[in-house]
Amino acid sequence: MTTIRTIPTEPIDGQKPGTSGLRKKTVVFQGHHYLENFIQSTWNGIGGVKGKTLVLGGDGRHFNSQAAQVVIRMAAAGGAKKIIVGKRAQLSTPAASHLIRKHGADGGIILSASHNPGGANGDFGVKYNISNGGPAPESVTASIYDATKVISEFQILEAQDVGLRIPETVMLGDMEIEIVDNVADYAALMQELFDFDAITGLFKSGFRMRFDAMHAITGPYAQTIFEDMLGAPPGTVMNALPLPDFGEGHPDPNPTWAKTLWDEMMSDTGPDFGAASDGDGDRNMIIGRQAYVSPSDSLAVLAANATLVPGYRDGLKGVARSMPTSQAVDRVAAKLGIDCYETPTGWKFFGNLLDAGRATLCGEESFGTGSDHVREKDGVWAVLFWLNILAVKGGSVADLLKAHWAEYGRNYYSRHDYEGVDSDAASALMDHVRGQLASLPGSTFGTLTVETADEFAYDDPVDGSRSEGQGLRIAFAGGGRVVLRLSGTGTEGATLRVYLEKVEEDPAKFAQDPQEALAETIAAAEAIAGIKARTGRDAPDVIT
Ligand code: VG1
Ligand code: CO
Repeated sequence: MTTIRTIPTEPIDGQKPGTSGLRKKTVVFQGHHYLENFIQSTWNGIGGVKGKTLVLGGDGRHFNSQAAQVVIRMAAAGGAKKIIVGKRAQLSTPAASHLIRKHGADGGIILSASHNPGGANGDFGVKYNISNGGPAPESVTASIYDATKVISEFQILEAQDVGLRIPETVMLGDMEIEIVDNVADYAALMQELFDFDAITGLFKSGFRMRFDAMHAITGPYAQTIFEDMLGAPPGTVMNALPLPDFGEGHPDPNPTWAKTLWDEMMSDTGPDFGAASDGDGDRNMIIGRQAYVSPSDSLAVLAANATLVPGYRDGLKGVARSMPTSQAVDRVAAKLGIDCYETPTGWKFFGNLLDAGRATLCGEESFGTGSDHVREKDGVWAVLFWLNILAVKGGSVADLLKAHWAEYGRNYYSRHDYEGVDSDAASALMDHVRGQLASLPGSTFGTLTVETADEFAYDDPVDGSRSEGQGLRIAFAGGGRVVLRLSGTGTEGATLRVYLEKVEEDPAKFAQDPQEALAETIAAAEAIAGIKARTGRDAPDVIT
């Protein structure tokens, strides 16, 4: 016997979803009925779950298992027909996206705070994805948020926890629960897209790779695909075991948080290829031996070489990048004669373009690349894409980059993050820059001349929706830029992101260190925004 309990509750402040779902301190989600409140608001915001099929998984962080049991009981109480759950309630974000699409599910819940640290003192998050497999668009997150403001009760089934350790189908009340292998369907999709024989050959030839799973969700995916299926030697995947606190690390694949991998790759005896992924498996960092690939360049290289990969043999319909991402891919698109879209930050803005067949590849400067194979960015996919290109072309990552820049020019790029800044000070800084936008064109900073300055707003070409306030951008003559944005994924104070870009056409200067190449651009950002004085910081916390 199962009983549905209806429990009175009250609206809780601060359930406004950010760039990527709702992200809070774990203790906040564990607070009295907080999670229940948000899940019920999600059901209410999407018109209920009666008769619907949902997918559920998470990145394995602290509170993942308990939260999954709550979602399952609340889906059953809401009358859902079926819930497809990854074993142990774990799924990478791209694997969850694939399962939603494969099963024609109505949507899914992904329990993750992505690259934010986990553990009892870390962060937790809940993302709702829609039936195309992608993150809910702003219209949906807005109605979920509206629902949080008027909620008065939630419904939950009174039942024991469901065992989620064995793939099987069980019933909870009238709801079917299908527990599925975490990796199998995803690995099969990768096999359809990439030339596994060519990549196996690459590893057989002695090519050495290091993949840092950062004790997060990609460990099992990477071990199955790279080691078991493609024959990379055991040990290729490091930090492969998912841990609730990610081994006390930040599961953020960048030079700061994946420092061990970084140091190994920067040695002249390091492996041929290094890669890392984040908490929920949607991000990727690519490094060759002594050759870091900026995520913006990675997108451009994948676009330029896509037809070498079976899944993209017929060419790209178009490409899309988030506004702060460098314009390196724009140059490739121009040469290929395909459209290049510029969207606000966050993967949800790519969904319509992918659904409409206007873009095949998408990317963000924040270590995100993906394609129309799912509706999320995809870390392991990006690594396979690089391996496939290297297997076909031969040569090193450094060679490939050099040849790319020689053909297209180099877009020097860096992002400077100031974390945990006082929220008022951060807003004041943005207002200060906003106030100058109209008068900036024509001003000079060293040899840089401002051409245009505006606040980015996006009109979705597919559904006509408009998204405003998506970052302040200052463009210089010759293609360089300074972009300023406040993060929508942080959980402490404000995070200021300063995005810096400079175009270099002279091959003699391609080897310059990006921070040196961007010195004048960095100085211009400081002159315009007064970052040091306003944040009280001498230097950024993280440079990527
Ligand atoms: C950051 C990145 C953004 C990315 C988002 C979610 O957002 O800048 O590009 O889409 O994280 O990534 P923000 O608002 O903090 O700049 V993840 O890996 O959380 O799904
Ligand atoms: Co992520």
